Amino acid sequence: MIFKEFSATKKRLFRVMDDQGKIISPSHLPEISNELLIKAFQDMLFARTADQMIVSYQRQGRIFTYPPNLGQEAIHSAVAQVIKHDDWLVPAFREMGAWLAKGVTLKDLFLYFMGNETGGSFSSAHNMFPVSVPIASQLPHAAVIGYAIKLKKLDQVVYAFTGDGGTSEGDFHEALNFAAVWKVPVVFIIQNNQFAISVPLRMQTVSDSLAIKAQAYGMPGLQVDGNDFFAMFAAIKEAEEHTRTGNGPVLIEAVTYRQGAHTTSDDPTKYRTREEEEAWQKKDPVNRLRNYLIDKKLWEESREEELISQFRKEIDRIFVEAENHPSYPLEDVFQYQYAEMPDDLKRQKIEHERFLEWSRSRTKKEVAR
Ligand SMILES: Cc1ncc(C[n+]2csc(CCOP(=O)(O)OP(=O)(O)O)c2C)c(N)n1
Repeated sequence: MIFKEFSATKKRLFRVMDDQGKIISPSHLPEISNELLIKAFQDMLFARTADQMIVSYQRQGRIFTYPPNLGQEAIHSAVAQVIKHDDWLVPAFREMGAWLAKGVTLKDLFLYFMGNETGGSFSSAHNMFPVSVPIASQLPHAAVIGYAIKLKKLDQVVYAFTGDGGTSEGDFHEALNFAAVWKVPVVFIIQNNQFAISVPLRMQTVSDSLAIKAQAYGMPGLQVDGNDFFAMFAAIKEAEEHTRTGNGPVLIEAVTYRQGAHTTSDDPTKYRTREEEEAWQKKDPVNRLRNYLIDKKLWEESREEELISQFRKEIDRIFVEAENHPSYPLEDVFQYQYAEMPDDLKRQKIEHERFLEWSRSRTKKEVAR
């Protein structure tokens, strides 16, 4: 009964372990087998390794803009361990661990961030929406999928993601309102990573929390330490049970920190301090769970190096595969919007062809140098 005990109206943050990974609330420690716990940790390690490699591929000019996940992995892994095959995932764009759990292949993920249309459909993922770049626009869809599930009497739950910035969009409020009015099975998850690009949370809202907004719509709201795997897992599990059994939607605010840049095009040193970053690094979700596992003799740090080097080889192999995937024809970008291409689109197409020519000649010059 975490949602009652820690209801957002009580202004209490739900935590199970401290910043070092020591259990501070044994009565809230969720039931989870050692096997699943180790898997959850390995999922976090894998996602972190892939994430860091993608940032470095971007720096090498081998992939386009990418939004790093560093520091937010416990949230994704908690959802990954609970979400079922038939459940729906409605992503924002910064929850890679949840995408992988839903069956997105790394190759498709790489293709997506390479701007290759083949990747964007995530065809191997069952019941997952595409990535949503227009902030919060995915949330009304999540509510309506919930409506369809209820109408068809299906045994499914929708997990819908947004960031703290997304909570300032009308779509967020419309989605929560009607999900509650219709009493549909949606778990709304806000990843409060403290910033929307350079805009800090204090400029986003003066509410006591983001979770408390649930109160206005008549659904349970919970503020959770999003860097505490156990707290996240317990919260997602209870939310899932609540909503799957016909009690309507819930809102979880996962308090975390984006340790990396907003995207690879951003420079966070312009708007936040080194001290703040260091304070949050001490609450790192991977370190906390690792400390716990080592303390319980469920993990040895010596195993990690070998495992990560295996991950790296595998990730790199798939990345090269994606690099060698045939590119889509240029026309595809322009082709499908209208039956007949209007003049402004024709002009854009010519412009783009010129750009490609320019960038090809530039690459040739660089190679020649
Ligand atoms: C409707 C809309 N407005 C503005 C943008 C530009 N934009 C891209 S990401 C972003 C910030 C999103 O912040 P948040 O929801 O907190 O998610 P985070 O990036 O922190 O994960 C903005 C404003 C956009 N993509 N869509």
